[in-house]
Amino acid sequence: LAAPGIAKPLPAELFTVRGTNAETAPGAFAGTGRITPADRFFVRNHTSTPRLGESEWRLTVWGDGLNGGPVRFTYGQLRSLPSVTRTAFLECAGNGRDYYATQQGQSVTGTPWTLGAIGVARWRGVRLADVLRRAGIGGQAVDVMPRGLDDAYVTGGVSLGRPRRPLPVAKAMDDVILAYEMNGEPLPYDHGFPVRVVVPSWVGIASIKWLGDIEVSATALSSPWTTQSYRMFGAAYPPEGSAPLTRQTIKSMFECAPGTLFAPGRTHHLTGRSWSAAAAVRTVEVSTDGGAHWRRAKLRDTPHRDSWVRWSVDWRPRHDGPAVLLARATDARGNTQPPASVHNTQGYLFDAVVRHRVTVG
Ligand code: MTE
Ligand code: MO
Repeated sequence: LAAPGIAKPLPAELFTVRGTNAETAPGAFAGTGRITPADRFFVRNHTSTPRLGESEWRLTVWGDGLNGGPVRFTYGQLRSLPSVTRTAFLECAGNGRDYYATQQGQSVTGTPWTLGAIGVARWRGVRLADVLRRAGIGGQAVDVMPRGLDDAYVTGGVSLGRPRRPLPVAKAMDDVILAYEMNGEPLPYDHGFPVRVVVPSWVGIASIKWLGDIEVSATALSSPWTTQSYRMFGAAYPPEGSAPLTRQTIKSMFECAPGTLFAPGRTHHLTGRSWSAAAAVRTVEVSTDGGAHWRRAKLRDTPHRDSWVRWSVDWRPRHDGPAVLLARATDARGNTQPPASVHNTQGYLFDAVVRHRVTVG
């Protein structure tokens, strides 16, 4: 297999590229609607993008959680099952990680994402529950672990095997999709062609790309992606870390790039987006003076848990100089963005209000 790193073109105005990872560049969401086009959707690869063919592709479902032996599905068989289409955001657990360092002065390991490791897409595929039922899942099943067909991930000279991560059977049977289309087109190579998992509202690592097999187990499963990473370590957590991460958190972004120049004495239309994994965003408050005063932004979309809500606020800056823009979302369950996030060493689930620096002049 060719190992191109990332298969799609990565124009500098659309992406910030770091090795085999690329985040949507600051400002690059501004031209998009509520759905993120695949050609500007972030890519997070532990290794590199494989280019698999659909005719050779097989999905194997196996393990002692099945009543019977392994069951194989071809691409055609999967496509002939009843399909579902649903909008869901996909976000890396480390989205916003860079602000632990730049805003809170704390050291963290991992890709220094700003806020571009998220996108919202329309996913079409089959319910994982339908596939598991056809494969003969039994009442003894506890955990369900999808695994990718990409290369083994080697870190610090040690191979962790191919990316995989268990889901509790209740989540697997609930709203998880095995997707073969993104925004009405076959999945692009970088996003998991021919078939990927989409686990709505959960950390991106759960949404295994280039799906090859699914272990269904009668006992609890783990993987390095639930033990060594994707849990919280640090002073606020027990020595073995928190429980494995499941749901994403709440965040807001401005659509203008940091450093954008605004003319004084004129009215500017500031736009942004907020999202929360727990419930639909209910209100967004914006401050244009570093947090001294806040006012409600106008929501431009019907709030929905699986998507972001776009919002706007008018701003008429008076004086030349640096300005700090802040946006704070609150969701229907009352979750809101705190002034600071609780530190964890791998910088996951940043949720604090981001200080967005621009210039008036
Ligand atoms: N699946 C496989 N097989 N290999 C990977 O490296 N990365 C995960 C997840 N699925 C990964 C994977 C991570 S950490 C994230 S955030 C999402 O895919 C990113 O999905 P995207 O590249 O389509 O945006
Ligand atoms: Mo991720």
